[in-house]
Amino acid sequence: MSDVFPVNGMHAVVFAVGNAKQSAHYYSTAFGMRLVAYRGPENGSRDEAAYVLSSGGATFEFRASLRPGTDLAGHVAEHGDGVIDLALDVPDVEAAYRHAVSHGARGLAEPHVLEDEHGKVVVAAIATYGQTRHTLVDRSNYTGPYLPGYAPARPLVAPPATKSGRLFQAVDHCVGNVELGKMDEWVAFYREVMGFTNMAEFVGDDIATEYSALMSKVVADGSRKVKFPLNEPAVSRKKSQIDEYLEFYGGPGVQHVALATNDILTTVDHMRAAGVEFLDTPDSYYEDPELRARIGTVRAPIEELKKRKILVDRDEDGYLLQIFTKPVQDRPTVFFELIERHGSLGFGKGNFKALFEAIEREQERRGNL
Ligand code: TYF
Ligand code: FE
Repeated sequence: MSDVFPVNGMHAVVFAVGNAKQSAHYYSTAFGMRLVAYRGPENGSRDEAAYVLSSGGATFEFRASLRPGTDLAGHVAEHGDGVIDLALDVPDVEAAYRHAVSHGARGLAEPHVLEDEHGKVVVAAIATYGQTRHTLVDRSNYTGPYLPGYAPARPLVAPPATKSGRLFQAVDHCVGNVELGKMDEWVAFYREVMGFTNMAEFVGDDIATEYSALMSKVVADGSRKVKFPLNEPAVSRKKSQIDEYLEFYGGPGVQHVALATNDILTTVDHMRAAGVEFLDTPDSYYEDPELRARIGTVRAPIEELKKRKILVDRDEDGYLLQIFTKPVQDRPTVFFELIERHGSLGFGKGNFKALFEAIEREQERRGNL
């Protein structure tokens, strides 16, 4: 079967923030990322500053308005710091854009060429849930650090003292929160507009009413290089964590970005030492005989995982280690996941109960349960 919407991978996760200079600092020191490119008034960007950071194949861009009254300033005023763009690297922007708009996508930017002394980049953009977009990028004829208009920049701090000199190497998946009853519409959007397919993992009605207060399905591109779980709130006894997000973000948007690491123990230690807060996992999780039997032997002693509150899940393909940060801004909106995969292609289904209970404890502390 031919892929109607080929994707090479994530191009970048783009954040709108109030203070990009300080975000660049936080993601350098706490997430071990390298500043690689910059755009601002010094190089002709009069209205905004943007910092581009990378860690292996993962790229984050932080954009801040330099003045009131811009779309970017409006976005931050409305939503707080958040993700505005899950930009995709595609081999053929024109074909991808045409396929998307002819199958119902709202076009935000027609395919056009950006150019500087490092070459040419083709870009276009389509709208997805809330005020989020997918920019489609072909930078196969470009040698600059990011995109035309961005100047190369030097790392702000020394790389983390790990074997690889980084804390993570790729974006594993990006999760969207949508309104009650809209999850299947957005699953259909990714299927029809972008040729994505459903992955097996989902949270259905049964789990939702029992404890999760959310429903979730996962879509991925044909080659499974990008994976987008989609959550909607479920009607349950308690206020859904998805409702809390929708209230404080002011609508649908990106809930979490999962970062793939080869050494989650070291990554967690680094991030904790730099002040990043992670969700707590009760000791009883590690003492549960059912869990111990199911997960079998993993590459680190359970005691080491327990010390760090790292979760374990195993399925028919292998296992994964994962942990979740608390929200990384004042609003209870965007957070991160660290994930170390050993064969498993899942998202930690076996951890949903423990995870959602931990999230609910945080909601309670915030007075939002
Ligand atoms: O991406 C996932 O599906 C997992 C689990 O609100 C998850 O990380 C799902 C929903 C949620 C938090 C985590
Ligand atoms: Fe996740």
